[in-house]
Amino acid sequence: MKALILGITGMDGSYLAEQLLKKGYEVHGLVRRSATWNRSNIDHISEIYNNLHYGDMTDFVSIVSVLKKVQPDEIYNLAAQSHVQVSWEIPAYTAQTTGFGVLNLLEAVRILGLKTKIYQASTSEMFSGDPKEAPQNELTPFNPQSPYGLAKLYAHEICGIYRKAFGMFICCGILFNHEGERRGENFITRKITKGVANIVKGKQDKIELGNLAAKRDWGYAPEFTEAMWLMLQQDKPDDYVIATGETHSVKEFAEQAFKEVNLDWKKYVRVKEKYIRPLEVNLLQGDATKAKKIGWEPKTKFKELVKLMVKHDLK
Ligand code: NAP
Ligand code: G4F
Repeated sequence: MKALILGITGMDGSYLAEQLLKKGYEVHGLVRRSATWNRSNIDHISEIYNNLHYGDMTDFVSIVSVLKKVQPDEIYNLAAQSHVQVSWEIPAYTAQTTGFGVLNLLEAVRILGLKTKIYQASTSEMFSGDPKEAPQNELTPFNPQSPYGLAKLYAHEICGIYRKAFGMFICCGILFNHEGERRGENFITRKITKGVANIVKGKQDKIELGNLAAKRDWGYAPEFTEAMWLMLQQDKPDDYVIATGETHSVKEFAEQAFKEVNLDWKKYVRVKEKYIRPLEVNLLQGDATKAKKIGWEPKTKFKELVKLMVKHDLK
């Protein structure tokens, strides 16, 4: 089996590459040309050195060219401008990459006549986050609160349309927040765990954060990337919520992370206006009952997740 991972240099892409290699796949990846090295998450995976191809989701020609060369059995589209707050600063680029880029991919597969199965990285940011709607499942109405959420909703809907219209095998995973040792350092969990470690090491004296009241359903990324693969192994393509079912506030995350090193979070956390978003998704808590039916279940819960991330950053 041959898989192509778009977004292989990101957190999920790197975990998924390792898992697919273990399953015996030939793994290929799309990488962006960058003046500085953007492959730190995959540098250790020597099996893919010769299978990395330059391209960009906004560049249709590059997508067609890579697909024609690789002819993958499965495509995992994890490529996106994935930061919600940044999407307020570059909304048009986010729409082009995270939204319209997916149309480029679907059209390329369709025009080339490939029978490839496609996984699309949809998100819980497509929901409003209204506490009255929690826990959110596949039937909860979408109502995004950011340029990122809206771009992802376009991608999600166009995948559904192509699946229905052209019979393409496309699965969308509506993944709730998932974190890990390779999480980007400007997402809240890693910002906190890295900050805690830096405080212990004397490299930083405080952590500046935005909305401490927002609640998220945080799981462990390698378990979530397993769910992506599982979806593509089913007889019929479908969409699935992937989540732990638990919700915790940003404040609770900070509190727990400082507890790991016996410090009081209140002494080190400051609220800074610039990190507060124009709109917020207040509460996410996913109901992954449907995914359970295909054999997926979360294992790592909140406290364990915080612990493993703090431990990693303390090294
Ligand atoms: P990430 O670490 O930010 O990785 C994003 C990947 O996309 C990187 O490899 C990045 O390449 C690539 N990329 C960005 N713009 C691109 C473009 N124009 N063309 C080609 N590649 C591009 O994200 P992640 O946390 O692993 O998440 C993976 C996917 O799942 C994303 O689509 C994200 O939106 C979605 N998602 C994530 C979560 C979560 O909690 N992590 C939840 C739901 C959905 P560079 O390294 O060159 O920047
Ligand atoms: O870690 P975050 O930036 O993740 P967010 O916005 O929930 O998005 C992540 O999860 C989505 C799935 O639900 C993905 F689709 C998306 O790609 C990404 O991976 O922020 C989490 C919460 C937010 O409510 C934010 O307002 O933390 C709050 N927050 C408070 N202070 C902060 C900060 N977030 C960041 N990044 N930085 C802060 O200083």
